[in-house]
Amino acid sequence: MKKHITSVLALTISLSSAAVLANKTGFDDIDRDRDGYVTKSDFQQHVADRHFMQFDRNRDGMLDENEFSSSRFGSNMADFDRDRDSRLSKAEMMDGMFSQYDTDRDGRLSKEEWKNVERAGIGY
Ligand SMILES: [Ca+2]
Ligand SMILES: [Ca+2]
Ligand SMILES: [Ca+2]
Repeated sequence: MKKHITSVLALTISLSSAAVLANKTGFDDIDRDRDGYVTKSDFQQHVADRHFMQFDRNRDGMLDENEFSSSRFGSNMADFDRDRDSRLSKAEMMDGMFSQYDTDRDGRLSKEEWKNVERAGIGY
């Protein structure tokens, strides 16, 4: 049991240092005014737009079920699809992604919250 705890701890530490390294090229690049937070518009510009274009393979400006399932979010499309038209607009994807990571719901991502973006492999 003790051994198990130790290995979990080691994993946590290695994940954190990977995130710290990634932050050097992620968080600080996006947080241009250096106030320690990534705002929603920064997130949209640097993360969401890029991923949306990547996933929208037929370039119709919407993500359908197939396109969404090939994305790395691993969430239910229904969680993001607010108007229930079975397609995701850029705004729906953006809001869905952002609120997943904005765990304290203050409308911006702290460095701590950003670590989860990095861990998901969708950072800058
Ligand atoms: Ca599409
Ligand atoms: Ca929709
Ligand atoms: Ca926050």
